[in-house]
Amino acid sequence: MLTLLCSCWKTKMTRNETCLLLGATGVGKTLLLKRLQKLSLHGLDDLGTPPTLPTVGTNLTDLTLKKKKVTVRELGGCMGPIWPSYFNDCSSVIFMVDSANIAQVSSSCMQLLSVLSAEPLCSASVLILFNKRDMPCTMSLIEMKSLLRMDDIIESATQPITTLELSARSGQGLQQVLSWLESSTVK
Ligand SMILES: Nc1nc2c(ncn2[C@@H]2O[C@H](COP(=O)(O)OP(=O)(O)OP(=O)(O)O)[C@@H](O)[C@H]2O)c(=O)[nH]1
Ligand SMILES: [Mg+2]
Repeated sequence: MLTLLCSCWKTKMTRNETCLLLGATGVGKTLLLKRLQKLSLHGLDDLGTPPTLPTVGTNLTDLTLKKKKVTVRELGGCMGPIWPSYFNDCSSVIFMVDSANIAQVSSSCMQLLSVLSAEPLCSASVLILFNKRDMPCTMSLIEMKSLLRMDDIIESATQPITTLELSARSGQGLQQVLSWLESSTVK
């Protein structure tokens, strides 16, 4: 009986996961969270773009998925220097890149490398999102991946890494982000 209770408790504890949402200022993290919350609550999302403000500090959003609950913690881009203080106690990481902002690519690449090399995140599941695919001036996925040296990064990382194209504005890729959160493994 006690074993059964312990195992139920353990299952319950592991069902509430925390995912960190990281990326430079203005890449679209807050908009993504707002769209994911609507989509997970109502099954579909209207195509309106809710307004966002730059996140100073952190922004917590609970998502109820089919099999589990996930708390997504966005860390504002302006908080970059103190991101590492949030690296413990999370099971997965979403890292967003603005694929319409070529000037930001190299700094995003440096940030991504430091996230992947952080010891507390060595076994976290990682999703890299190339956002703003709706904009006319975006780089192609091949160009983005080659600028970021994505193949080398994936080969040398200790984490399982998934990449996805997204438009938090048009809704492209939102359902796949939810599916990834549903299936990403607990550390
Ligand atoms: N065209 C387009 N605009 C987007 C998309 N995603 C976000 N934006 C816009 O980009 C701007 C910044 O979005 P935020 O979600 O506030 O960015 P953030 O990453 O949370 O920024 P910080 O909180 O400062 O780190 C807003 O005007 C959004 O509407 C997208 O996929 N396409
Ligand atoms: Mg924000």
